[in-house]
Amino acid sequence: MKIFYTETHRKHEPAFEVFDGGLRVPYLENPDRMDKILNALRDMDWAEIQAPTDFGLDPILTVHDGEYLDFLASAWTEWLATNPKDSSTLLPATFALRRQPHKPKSLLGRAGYYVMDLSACIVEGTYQAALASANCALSSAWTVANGERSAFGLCRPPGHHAGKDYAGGYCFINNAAVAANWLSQKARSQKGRVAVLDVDYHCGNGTQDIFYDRDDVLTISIHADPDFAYPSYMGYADECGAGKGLGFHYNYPLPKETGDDAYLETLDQALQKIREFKPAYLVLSAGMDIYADDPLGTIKVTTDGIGRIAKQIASLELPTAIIMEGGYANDALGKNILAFLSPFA
Ligand code: SP5
Ligand code: ZN
Repeated sequence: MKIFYTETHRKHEPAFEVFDGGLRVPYLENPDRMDKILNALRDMDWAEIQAPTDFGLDPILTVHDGEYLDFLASAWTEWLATNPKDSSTLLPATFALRRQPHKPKSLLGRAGYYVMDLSACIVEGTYQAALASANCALSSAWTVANGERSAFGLCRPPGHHAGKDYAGGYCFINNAAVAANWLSQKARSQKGRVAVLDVDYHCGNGTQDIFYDRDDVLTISIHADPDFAYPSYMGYADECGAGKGLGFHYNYPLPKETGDDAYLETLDQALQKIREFKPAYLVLSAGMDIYADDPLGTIKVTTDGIGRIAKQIASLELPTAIIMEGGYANDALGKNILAFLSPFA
């Protein structure tokens, strides 16, 4: 299996994020995650680790708002130019309420407009790392469009919380959405049908947002119920798409403590929707934070369960671009990724 990876992610290493109650904690979405995964993959004879191709800005700009990308590109230099007391991380402290139409000119005003929480910390290398991450996803999409059964984008930073014009939850560019949109254009003869299945512990709100009114890309997210879990404001079961996209988005919220068997029953329902849709390609947002010992998770899927989940998804027999999302139990990431990728290898 081709695995797309580049060292550029190391340029994005915020020193901290801010948890509930204002607690500064070490950034959970850290470079060590990639080292743990790479160490596990290097021992596998099926893993062909390689650098991504640069696809340029066009495939990103067909998914994200241009002014939002401009913000990401210049935010860091603008931040330093404000001479902040603590320049280590750009984080706003005022957030746009229900997307009011006015976009202020000030940097912190725009940061509050474009950032939805206190875990999408911007540092010097964030934009460069986010672009490289998107290229890993696009290279995976290209690989499956050119006849391979699967490919893995070892993307960092992750992407599924980033919407058309916002960052959040460690995400800046929505890698899976960029890949799915690119594949949809490739699959035009099959009406561009692409399915995105998101198994990260958190709702893929950004992916939901990007494709909500489209019928060419079916999006499905299985996640912890937003009634108690991040991102709180999206991911409920009654959100099913809008306009011609109605019936082309599904959320499967899960209760705390969900174990392997209950997870697999829900997955069955999601896979049935995908079969009915008859996509040409599958994009799989692979978050390992469903794992029982994840510091951000509350659901109790084991490594064996992760393998069973992947086996069920692989049984769709669709060309599949697997895109790395979350997963913060670093010491278990290697074995969990091996369990997840093996059925596709
Ligand atoms: C890609 C991804 O998995 N992003 C997740 C971002 C979640 N950030 C919100 C953190 C909420 C803090 N709550 C801490 C509770 C710890 N027990
Ligand atoms: Zn997550």
